[in-house]
Order: sequence, then C-alpha cells, then structure tokens
Amino acid sequence: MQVDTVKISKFLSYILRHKPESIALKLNQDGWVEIETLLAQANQHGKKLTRAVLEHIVATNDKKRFTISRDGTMIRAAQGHSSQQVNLDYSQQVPPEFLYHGTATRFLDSINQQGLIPGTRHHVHLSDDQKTAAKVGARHGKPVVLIIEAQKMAELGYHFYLSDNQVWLTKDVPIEFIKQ
Ligand code: HQG
Repeated sequence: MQVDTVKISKFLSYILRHKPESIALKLNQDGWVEIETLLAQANQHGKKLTRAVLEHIVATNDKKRFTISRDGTMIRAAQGHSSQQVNLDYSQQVPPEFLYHGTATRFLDSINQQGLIPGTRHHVHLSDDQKTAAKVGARHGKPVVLIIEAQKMAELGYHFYLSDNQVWLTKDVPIEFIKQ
C-alpha cells in the first residue's frame, strides 16, 4: 500500500488522543468515534483517508495503538489521551511486583522531588518489561529505566489499569515507590 503509514498513524494519535476538535470531531467518554464520521471529517479537513488504509494501519501498528470495536463501526486510541473529552473506563488490574518507567536523565532531578506525574496525559505510563521502558525513555533524551514497586503500591490502595494494548497506567507514582 503506497501510503505513509507512520504519518497517518501520528495523525490518528493526534486526533484520537489529543485534539479531536481540530477536525471538528467529538469522541465519546470512552474515546470511541464512528469510523464513518472520522473518515468524513478527516477528508473534509484535507487528510485523504479511506477505510482500507485505516484498517491496514490499525492491523499493522507496531504498538497496537488503535482499537476497532467488535462490530467494526467505531475506533479509539488504546491509551495515551490528553483530551478532556475522554475519560476511559480502563480495566483495573493487580500489577506484577515491579513495573518499569522509561524516562530521560534530564527529568531525574524533578522526578526525585515530585515523583512521577502524568504531565499533559491522563496517566503515568508503565510497562512490564525494561526493554520497552528504555525505548519510551529514549524518545526524550538519554534513557533511564526506573523500577516501580507496583505491587506494594497496589497493596496500599493505589489503582492500576491495563489498556487494550497492554500499557500499564496509574495516576501518579510517589518517590518512595521509585527505585533506579
Ligand atoms: C516525565 C508512548 C519531570 C516522564 C510510550 C516522561 C508511552 C516527569 C515525560 C506513552 C515527571 C512525559 C507515554 C516529573 C514524569 N518531572 N518529568 N515529576 N514525571 N515525567 O510522552 O511516559 O508511542 O507524556 O518520565 O510508549 O514518555 O505514543 O509520557 O518522560 O506509552 O503510543 O515526563 O507514549 O506511546 O512524556 O510516554 P510523555 P511517556 P506511543
């Protein structure tokens, strides 16, 4: 397929996580939108997108960033939202003993003071393997992987969620649960 799938995937992330209003789109509270409406609005705003291309991108996306509803009519981003239109009802899960957060060394001073905070997104993102965390950290600079005492947090009443694409989410991580 002669399309720039990375570029379209980034466009979809932008629309479905952050700025649906930029193409006059309204997501429902669970982040879903009708595929027909998304295609119509994208095309109206000069982004050529067909159902076939969309399905190709969803199926081949390296991180399974997008989910199509079982009946095939709707689409949403699996996680990573900042849009206030959305308040996803993630499934709460008991985490493993440790989870990992990849960040850049330049953020460490601040993290050591404040703990991990979600920033513009709705959650702090964690993964169950160090390799993925290292890749996430490298997006921001010299990567460092922090070890999060997730089970201990859960025992103390902190909530953990697992997205459709297996990213662990929590609201914040106080410094006492972070090990380097
Ligand atoms: C850092 C990607 C200073 C945090 C990935 C991170 C992920 C602090 C940055 C998903 C801080 C936020 C999310 C504090 C946290 N002081 N910095 N107190 N607390 N930070 O991009 O986790 O490819 O919003 O360490 O795979 O990097 O888009 O979050 O470095 O799952 O699908 O603030 O994005 O997925 O950066 O990445 P981000 P993230 P996709």
